[in-house]
Amino acid sequence: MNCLWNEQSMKWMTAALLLTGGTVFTGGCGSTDQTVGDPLGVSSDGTLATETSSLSICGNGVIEPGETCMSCAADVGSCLPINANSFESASDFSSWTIWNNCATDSSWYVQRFYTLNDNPAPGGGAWALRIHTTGIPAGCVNPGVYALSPFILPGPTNLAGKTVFVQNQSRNGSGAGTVSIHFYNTYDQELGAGFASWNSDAWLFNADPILSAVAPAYTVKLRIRYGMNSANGYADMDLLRVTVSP
Ligand SMILES: [Ca+2]
Repeated sequence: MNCLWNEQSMKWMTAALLLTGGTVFTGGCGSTDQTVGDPLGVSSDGTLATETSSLSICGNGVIEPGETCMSCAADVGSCLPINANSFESASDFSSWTIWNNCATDSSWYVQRFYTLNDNPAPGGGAWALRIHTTGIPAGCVNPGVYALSPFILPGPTNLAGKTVFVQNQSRNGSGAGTVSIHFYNTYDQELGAGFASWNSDAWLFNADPILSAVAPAYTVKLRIRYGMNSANGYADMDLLRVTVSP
């Protein structure tokens, strides 16, 4: 399948679905003239005249636009593990830093929580990390409860310029929050950060969007942070995994 075929097909599908009252799908090649790569054409000019397909084809031995170690190890190489945390033992959390911005009382916490009999994350063992927030007073900037990992050193891997991926599973009901990555130099100065919001769920663990961020120059270490920003909420975190492009 190529992009040209797909886009024209999408236009016919869209027209047919509109006539029949069906659902119109968006995204993929049909969202612009050509979504992945656009070496010859202008990707949103509404014409396909000069465009050629350059869709990622995983496993063809060519590193094409958009291929990463997360999407296509066959062409790009496997992501290298930096850190993994399932919060199964006390030492998995004992060095984290926690705080609450604008707490309205002292009931907030971040603690390891036994989930074995309470729909644990599949493959996540028996323990998760539970976050509980208090109320949030009006006008508070960056409200909520935060948990920041200790410094994670990538070992012999030079992080600068590499794409780092953070995978996480959470359950939060409709609680709002983020997983973030923070890059530091050798003097513990933060150089940059990336954020990904949790997926909402029906209080069942699921995978959050994979966070990817390029480590700035001089990055030698990183930290992972959870932040819950909804009032009087609960959220559980598990199966944190940090990898880097080869
Ligand atoms: Ca676990």
